[in-house]
Amino acid sequence: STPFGVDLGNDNTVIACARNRGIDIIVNEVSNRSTPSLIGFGPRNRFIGESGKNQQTSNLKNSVDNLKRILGLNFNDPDFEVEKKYFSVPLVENKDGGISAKVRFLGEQQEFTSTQLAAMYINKIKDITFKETKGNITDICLSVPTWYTEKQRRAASDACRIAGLNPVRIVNEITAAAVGYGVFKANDLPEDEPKKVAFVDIGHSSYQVSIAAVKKGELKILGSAYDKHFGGRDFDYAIAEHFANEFKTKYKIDVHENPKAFYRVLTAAEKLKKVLSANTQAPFNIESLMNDIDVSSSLTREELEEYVQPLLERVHIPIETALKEAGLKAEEIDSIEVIGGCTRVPSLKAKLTEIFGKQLSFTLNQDEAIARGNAFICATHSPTVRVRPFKFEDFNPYTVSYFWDKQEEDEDHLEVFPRGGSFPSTKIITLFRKGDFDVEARYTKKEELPVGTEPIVAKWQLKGVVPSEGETSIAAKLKLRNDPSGFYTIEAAYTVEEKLVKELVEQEGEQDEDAEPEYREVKKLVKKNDLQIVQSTAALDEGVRQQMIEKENSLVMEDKLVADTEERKNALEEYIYELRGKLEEQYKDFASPEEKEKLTGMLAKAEDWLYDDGYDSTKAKYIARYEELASIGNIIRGRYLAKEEEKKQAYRQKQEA
Ligand code: ATP
Ligand code: K
Ligand code: MG
Repeated sequence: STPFGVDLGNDNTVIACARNRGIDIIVNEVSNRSTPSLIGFGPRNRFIGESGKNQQTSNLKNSVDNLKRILGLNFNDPDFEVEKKYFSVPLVENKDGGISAKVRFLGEQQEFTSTQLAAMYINKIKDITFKETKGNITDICLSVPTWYTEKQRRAASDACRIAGLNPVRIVNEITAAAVGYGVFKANDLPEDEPKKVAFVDIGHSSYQVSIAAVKKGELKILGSAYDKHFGGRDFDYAIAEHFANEFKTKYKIDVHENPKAFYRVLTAAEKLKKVLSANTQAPFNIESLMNDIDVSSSLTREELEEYVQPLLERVHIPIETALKEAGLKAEEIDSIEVIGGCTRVPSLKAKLTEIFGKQLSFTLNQDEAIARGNAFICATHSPTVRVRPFKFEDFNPYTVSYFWDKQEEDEDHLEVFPRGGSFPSTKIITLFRKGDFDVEARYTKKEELPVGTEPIVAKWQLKGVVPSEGETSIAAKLKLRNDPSGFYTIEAAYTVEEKLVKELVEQEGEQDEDAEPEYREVKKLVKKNDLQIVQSTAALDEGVRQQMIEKENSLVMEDKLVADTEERKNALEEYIYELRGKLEEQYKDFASPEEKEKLTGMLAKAEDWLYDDGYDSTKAKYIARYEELASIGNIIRGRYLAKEEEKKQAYRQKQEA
């Protein structure tokens, strides 16, 4: 499978593949290097990516964006209160306490979970990649924000599986970019004393920063922080609110009363924001915004800066947190690598420069760095593709402890994977047990977590504990792991007992070859038996996932049927015009008057049908109509081609003679 890396952005998604001994960005069906991250639901089919964006304004209630913000989030999570305002589709609580979108689709109300929605989108991304590479795509490296919890990472992984992909690794976005930097800028990196690099990503919805130590072939993240609600969309909202207020007095309209009008203001605000990155002033015009009123205004860069002041005042916080964790001062940072679309805003750039007291560096492609890093990481996991080795570990954002019921131990839990540690990472612990037992992994530092995060990470039942004869308990060894995707697992569990074992006694000095080997008996801990591990995580149950896979596959088939039908209809329409034209031109001398009359009649009938009963017909009927016309059209075309061939032959013979 071609190594496949996806940067699922809140605004747009970038795809990269490792091929031709490099990393390529994969363009979508309209040759764009990024694809809008949204899904529209229609009466007959879904509109995903570009087509979703095209119909968004006219289908706001059935358009779902901000996909990564609700993925794996609970409906009653305090964060959802903040998120809600960004959605135009109604969102409801589903039976698992998660978030579902309620849409009108295929003529009825339907609900889809946030995981299904992400899966639909990823499936479209897979489809784009398939068409573009003609390669087999199964393995994927998908990046997620550093602040994603286990539950959200599991949901991301489930979404990949529902889309028919194998998530080989879930990577922190900024780590992916940093790995890309380490790999593609290898020639500029020191061999010994690592370079201290700050990676800053400000995208559409969130802001992340990591401080890394990078040297040739190796990378370590020293500190990391984020502002979960800081990105381009907040700038757009600030601008939109400004105009909403202005229009209240200037035009006596309240765009908040009309979702479509507000959305149009928001879209225009985003455009304006981009223009103001290059110009100091820009116009703001929307025709017939509300009540037939055309609105017209403008904004200067200074004004924008004023409206986003509350945001700009927060920029320094994550940087200071990350630096502190890394144990570094701003002046010790060698390079500040900036990515993400929002960092094109001049006032934000100025702020970052001021905080670090140093020029920013744009060595990475700010839109594509994460996707490229993902594709590289995917390639490192591939058994067939060979890449330069690069050593890196991901950054653990939240401290995790394992808990058990206390028996012979002094403690009932142990902090195993602290924040700031690296993963993958493994630790073996020993517990003294009388019988079967349960273990739980929990987040234990509330202050590190997004407000309202559930502490529970995963649970396990360990079965098959039998103390040795004459003993009341036995030592159980648990191999705890934070795997490459950041998932918490118990990789192995077994009991051990002390046994007398024979050990060869090493002889000193010269040996007589024929001498009998000597043994002694020693007490040793040996494995007694493996324990059965029954794991329950935030991942979907196999059965539920299977149902979702089937559902997604059937939706893909329906979408495809709608697209094929449309294609057949267009083919028929084109053929009618083409044949009619040719009958008057090239084919004129090759059809008898009766044939012409008959065919002309048939063409007229087919055309009438297309605009009447056939306007909304089936694929089979479009094909049948086409073939009916072609059965006569092809006879005439055959005669014409035969004559053309004859002419060619005659010409050649003349040349040869
Ligand atoms: P996230 O990282 O939050 O998931 P994302 O990866 O989709 O989101 P990016 O692609 O990094 O986000 O950035 C998109 C944001 O950058 C949008 O808000 C967009 O308006 C903004 N943006 C793009 N170009 C410019 C520009 N020239 N000036 C200002 N903002 C811009
Ligand atoms: K992006
Ligand atoms: Mg991004």
